[in-house]
Amino acid sequence: MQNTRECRFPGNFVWGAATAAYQVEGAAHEDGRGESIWDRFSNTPGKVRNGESGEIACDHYHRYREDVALMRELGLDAYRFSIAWPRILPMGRGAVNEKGLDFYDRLVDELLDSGIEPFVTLYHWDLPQALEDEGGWTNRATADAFAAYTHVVVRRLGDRVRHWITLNEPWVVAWPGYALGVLAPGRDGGEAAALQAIHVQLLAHGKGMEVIRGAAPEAQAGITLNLTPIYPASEAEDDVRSARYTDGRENRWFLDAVFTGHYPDDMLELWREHVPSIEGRDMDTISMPIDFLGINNYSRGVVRADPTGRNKLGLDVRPENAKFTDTGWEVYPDGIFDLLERVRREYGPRRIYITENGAAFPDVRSHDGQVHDPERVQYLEWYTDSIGRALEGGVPLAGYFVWSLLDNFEWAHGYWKRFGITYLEYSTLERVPKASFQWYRSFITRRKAAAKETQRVG
Ligand code: IFM
Repeated sequence: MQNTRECRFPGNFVWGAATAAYQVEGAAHEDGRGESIWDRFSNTPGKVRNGESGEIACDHYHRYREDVALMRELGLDAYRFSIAWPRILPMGRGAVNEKGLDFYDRLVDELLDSGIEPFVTLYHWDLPQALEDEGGWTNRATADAFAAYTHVVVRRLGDRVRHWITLNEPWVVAWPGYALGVLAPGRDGGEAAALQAIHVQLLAHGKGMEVIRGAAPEAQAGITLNLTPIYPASEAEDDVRSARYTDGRENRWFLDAVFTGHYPDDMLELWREHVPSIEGRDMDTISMPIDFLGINNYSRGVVRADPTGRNKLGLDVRPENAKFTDTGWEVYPDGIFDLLERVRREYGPRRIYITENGAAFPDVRSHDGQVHDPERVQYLEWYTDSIGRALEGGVPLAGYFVWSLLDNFEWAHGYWKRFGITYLEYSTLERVPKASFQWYRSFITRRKAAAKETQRVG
């Protein structure tokens, strides 16, 4: 007998794993690839831990067949990867580099031959440096360049790729990248730069959607947002107010724009001196209907009011007696449940994919050569249980992608933080499936068997 927990996920639920181009591909100078902002940033002394970069990364560019074999072993339904814009258009626009397209052609075919559905992200942070030199995401012209790039890619892969994600986590690009300067492109323009970078990215998303609709009308398309549920540290009015503002910065600014075509009034008021330049039909473009919302979620935020009153967004609180991962993020599986419920209730997306979820832990290879990562297994068990509950509660959840298939280049942390369910021996590039890989494999097998059984008896 299957227990009901095994039956939560329907047979067509998509189980996947995710990566991103700059984090895994390597081959940074091969086959005509242009420079990206991450090449420039990584090569700037002091920006990335130990001066590391994505120059070689996991060498997925050459070893993609081996990686697809790992996916087959896992029994994945889908693989989410991103396309490196500078491989396709080395200068960001203009001349197309056919060899770059050829790589993704081969990858897509290898996946399809293995029965694995490609979920393609068009932009996962590796902007061509040539576009950054013209203002990057603060320049509206970048949104048009993105639309033209989307057209080139969809024309080539659209006969086989049925799921497109325009952007990954515009929040991260904007705040750490343009406001604080701690991620590429390393600009520290504060709120004004961040809000402008968000607006241009969302415009690019809308324009990209239009292109996909035209070039691949049968395809499903959407955007991936990193969403973090925010809780007040207490029920005190000022803590609740601060949490609401933080929620505005983390979540509502994006969700309201994409689903309602308006930035939230309270945030517009709070940021009145920094609001981006919104022109003509921008908000209609940004809010054109999407087929699905991609959500990346890892943790939650807890906020208390700033006693000086200067920072309306409040101060982060580190909850006591909580568990934390190696990136210092709290393990809080109820958060993803609350988040999914809230997004369903307030925004009513047609469909949701969890496009990233996972955890970094300081994994090591033990004497037996294996990697035992019980904390990651526990994390994944808890989080998949929470999304199962959300699904049962009526959230239109269609799939889940673990972050990540492989340990990889974790941006400013370099190779220090390991998120993979497969361990990377960076000195040899050997792939070593961790215990969490085996756990995910048997989890998927069990879920599929349970779904079949439910179908048979139902
Ligand atoms: O590695 C990143 C990924 O590129 C975007 N989402 C969060 C992951 C972990 O930090």
